[in-house]
Amino acid sequence: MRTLNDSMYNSYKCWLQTSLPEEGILKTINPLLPKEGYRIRQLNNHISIEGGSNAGLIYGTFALHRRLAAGHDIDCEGAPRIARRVINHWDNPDGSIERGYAGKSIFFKNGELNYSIEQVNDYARLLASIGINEITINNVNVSAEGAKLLTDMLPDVKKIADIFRPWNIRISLAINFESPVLLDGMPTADPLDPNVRLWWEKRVEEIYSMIPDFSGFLVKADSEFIGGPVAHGRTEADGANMLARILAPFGGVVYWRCFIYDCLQDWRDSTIDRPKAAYEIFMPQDGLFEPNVILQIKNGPCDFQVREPNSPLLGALKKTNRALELQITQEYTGQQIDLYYLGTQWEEVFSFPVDDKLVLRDLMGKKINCIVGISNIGNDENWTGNILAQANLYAFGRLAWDPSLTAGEILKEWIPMTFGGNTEVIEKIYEILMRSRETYEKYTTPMGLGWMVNVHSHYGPSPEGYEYSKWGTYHRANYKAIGIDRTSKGTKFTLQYHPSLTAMFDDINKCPEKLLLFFHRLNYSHVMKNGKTLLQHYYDLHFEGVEDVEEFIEIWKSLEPHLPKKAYDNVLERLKLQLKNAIEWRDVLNTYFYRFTGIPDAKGRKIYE
Ligand code: GCW
Repeated sequence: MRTLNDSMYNSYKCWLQTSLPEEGILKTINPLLPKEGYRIRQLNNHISIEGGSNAGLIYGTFALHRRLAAGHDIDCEGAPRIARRVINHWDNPDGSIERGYAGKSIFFKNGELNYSIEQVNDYARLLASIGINEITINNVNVSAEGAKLLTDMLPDVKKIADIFRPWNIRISLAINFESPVLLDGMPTADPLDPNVRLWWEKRVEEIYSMIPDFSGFLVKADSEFIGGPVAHGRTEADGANMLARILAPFGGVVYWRCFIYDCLQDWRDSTIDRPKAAYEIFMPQDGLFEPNVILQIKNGPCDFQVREPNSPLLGALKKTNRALELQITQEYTGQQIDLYYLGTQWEEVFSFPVDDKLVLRDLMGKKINCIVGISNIGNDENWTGNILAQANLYAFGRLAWDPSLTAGEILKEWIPMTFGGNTEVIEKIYEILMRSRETYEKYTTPMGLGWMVNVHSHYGPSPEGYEYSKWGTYHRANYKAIGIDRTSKGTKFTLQYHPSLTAMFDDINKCPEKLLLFFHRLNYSHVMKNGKTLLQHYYDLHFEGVEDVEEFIEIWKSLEPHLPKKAYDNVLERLKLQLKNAIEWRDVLNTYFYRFTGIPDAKGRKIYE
């Protein structure tokens, strides 16, 4: 990662720019190792790095750096557990980034690929340092302008691919399924129309003539007002397979996103339940997809909320390749203003049960051999806006390499690599980052409720912002109760899980309390395991969340003498904004429930009328 310590960054940069042996380090290819694997040994007068290929040498070199910084033994071996470790950018041709919080795109400007080779190369090295081996450079919401990446902008895509290649990173493109219509005025984009197939064949041939290791297409279809095969009376499998068959001879794949739901729902209609949608659409098509189709599934069944159960589809599909999609950019999780280390959340995602024996981690690298993260970088000086948000990109890469790492282990690598070896600095940053997710959850929407954010921006509180809207994201709070009954007696969402999980989530006494309001509709008087009413628990968490942020600020201030000024100011400025945000959430939500219930806080703290 780029660090704030310039001298460290520069030596790091020089060290890694060459694949020739540096003084004292001997690099050799050992074909007996896995292709992307490495082995490091400290010998008498030098360090030996063996790699299964050049890629293995790159990863070995970074591993050595990491181990030195974290104070680990140098002797080690490594190989990735997951084959495809992918970053998706939601960058638009005009240079904006959908849900980006760290400046503008490093790839696009004014409708074209317009970039600094040095910056893109820096970025490629940064991604290689955490083991990423694939990148999609454009937004899944592909405008008519973005569709031109397949045609007018293709020569520039090739140039970008050339920059990434030496770092063992392949390129893929997000495409608009309607491209034949958008780009060439064809009468239809029906996947079963022979002319449409011919059109795509031409595109694919052209791409591979320029980018022989092109990875494939990423497709958001039939989703959020974007066209797809269903609009032509076909199935998702028809659409994905048409493209997959064309890509297969070249070794390409199709990433087909499963983020499909009714985004024109009538809030009055409580028979539709948004989290059920992906499973209902894709399970009946399990086994119908070509082997080079990868269904890309968000971790939760809703949409990257602060806490959701895992999507049942991840465990349920049996005959179809799939990818786990995580969001590194902090859309619903504080927008790189509020502190939010995602490592702890992802550790829970991996630990979430699939059935009565296995957790998701057990499927990774086996049934699920692809992981995708939505990028959190932009052209900001420190890449991520908030320097501490770098930890999220780092954690994503490390977990993609080895899903058995814990969130804490990862931080113990990242903090010293970024801020040096001062123990006080390491311990205090570790503490605030490890607590950060739970703190954010406390002052926003704990217990799995989610949403209640300002419409569109998704930052700050608006308890009814999405309540009467078309997006299908309701909590249905009234004077007595809140939440949706998603049990087998309610919307039946829980039936999409393995029976052991259905039983757990259905039973109010067995359902994890942190997910209680995701699965159940409860009276405010419901008694929690700690003996408090649901309402009092809610009030308490909101007060605590603000107190946590105040404490974070004090902890951060105590580190001033030990941190580079830029880093110190960068985070302090954001912590102050976070405090404002936390207070707003606390007061708006406490008042919201107080107005419904008329029940004051048991501890007499201020709740506004
Ligand atoms: O979370 C929602 C975001 C959209 C995004 C969409 C998706 C790229 O609000 O901005 O669009 O998910 O994942 O497709």
